[in-house]
Amino acid sequence: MFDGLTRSFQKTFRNLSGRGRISESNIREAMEEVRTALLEADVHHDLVDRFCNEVVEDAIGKEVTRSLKPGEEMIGIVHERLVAMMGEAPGPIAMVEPGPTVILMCGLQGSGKTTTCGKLAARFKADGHSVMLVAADLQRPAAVEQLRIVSEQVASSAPGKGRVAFHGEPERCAEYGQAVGVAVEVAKRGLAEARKGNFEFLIVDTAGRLHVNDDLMKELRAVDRAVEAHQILLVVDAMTGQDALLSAKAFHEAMQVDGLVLTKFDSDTRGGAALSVREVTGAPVRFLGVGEKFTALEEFHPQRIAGRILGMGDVVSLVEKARQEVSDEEAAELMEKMSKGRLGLDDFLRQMKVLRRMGPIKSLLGMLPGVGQMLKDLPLEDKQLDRLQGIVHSMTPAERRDPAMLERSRIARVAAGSASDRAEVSRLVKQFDLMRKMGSQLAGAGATGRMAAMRGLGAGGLPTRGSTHTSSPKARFKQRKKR
Ligand SMILES: Nc1nc2c(ncn2[C@@H]2O[C@H](COP(=O)(O)OP(=O)(O)OP(=O)(O)O)[C@@H](O)[C@H]2O)c(=O)[nH]1
Ligand SMILES: [Mg+2]
Repeated sequence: MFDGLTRSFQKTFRNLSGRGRISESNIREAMEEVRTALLEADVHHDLVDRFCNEVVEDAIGKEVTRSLKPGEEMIGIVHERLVAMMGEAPGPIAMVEPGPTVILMCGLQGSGKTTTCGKLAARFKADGHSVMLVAADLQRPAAVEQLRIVSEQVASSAPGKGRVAFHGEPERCAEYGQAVGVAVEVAKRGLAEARKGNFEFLIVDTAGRLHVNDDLMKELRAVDRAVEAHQILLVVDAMTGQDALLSAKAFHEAMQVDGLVLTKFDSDTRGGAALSVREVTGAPVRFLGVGEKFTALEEFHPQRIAGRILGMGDVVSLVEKARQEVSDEEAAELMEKMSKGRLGLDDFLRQMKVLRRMGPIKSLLGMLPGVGQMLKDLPLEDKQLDRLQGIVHSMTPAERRDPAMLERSRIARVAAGSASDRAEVSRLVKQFDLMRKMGSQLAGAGATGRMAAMRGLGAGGLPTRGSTHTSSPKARFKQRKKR
């Protein structure tokens, strides 16, 4: 994500920083590079022009040329403008009383509607809410079956206490295209079931088409009228570029959607869609789909995305991602140990396993300021983890707690005991040391503190809206525990 953009922004700022004082033409020159990078990232050219002009105007208005740290000043300005381009985050989905809160999913074929239904259900389940999914996509029996499987998987294997149920009528698919309103009837019955079972959420999956057309819009509007959706979410494939954004715009004009879900963000190396979708479609982005698993759904926070693009890292998203893999108790224990510098090798091993489960490590690298590079060398392959475990198991409990006590003879003993060589044991101790440093950065909010020092970013680029956000991951964590 944003690889090219991040590289060129960093180069630009480095050049500006290297100069001491800069001139207006330096700024214009720098923005030419940024301009090229944005166009390469597939951001719409009108938007690119506006963005670059506004940044230059801001820079002149704020007299960046007189600043002693023009590079840093420029980062602040660009950050602000990037956030403005992406628009405000719409905040969490409001629940209605009495339930169910009805969410209608719509979007082009293959955009990720059904997958996103499952991800939303998993999210609600994790928060302890009950969810019913209804298959109002009757184009193919396989589509109904797909949602049924998704529902069952979320019900049986996603963490959390909420109930997850499914309503589908695959036998009605034969009528689709002949009788008008099959989808409407199924959706209505789903709603009735959800009411009867006191479900807090009803998620309605619908059919997609290759293009926006009248039939589809008619059907979607009829389903909407029948279930009186509280939220219409439009699912958009981030990889499909500007054309997809234009059809999303047409969709929004016909349906007045409440929010967008930008899927396949994990595979969108250019990132242009995330930057321009708000401006092009006029609808706010609410979620990002970042993979195929249930947990691969992130709330959209422009501040954080801008931070990632500018290479400032995104500790908050990383911590949130970790939270989906680690229980609250485990996380509390870890935070406590981190902040007191009492992290041991057993914790290290556990963390490596969590990191491994957390998926493509590359997507995480960019989120950690400074330590991203260090992380690259961590042992995250299954085989490496097994060896690591062997080594740790050959240590005494005291050694695991305090690996610093591992001098030559102890290292030799551990190496012999785990059938590894001394270099391997030493490397593990070194990597652990890095991990400990990384830990104290996270726990001590060193990273967010450093980011906060940058002008205009608030507390480390954290969003100021939303009730659960405070200044450091640790503080936020405590707050979460209280809830
Ligand atoms: N990498 C990645 N793949 C995704 C994401 N979201 C969905 N997919 C994949 O995209 C493909 C299509 O997803 P579906 O959920 O079936 O799409 P749909 O919109 O329901 O498709 P139709 O019902 O045919 O219109 C599947 O292979 C999903 O696994 C995502 O965020 N990241
Ligand atoms: Mg589908």
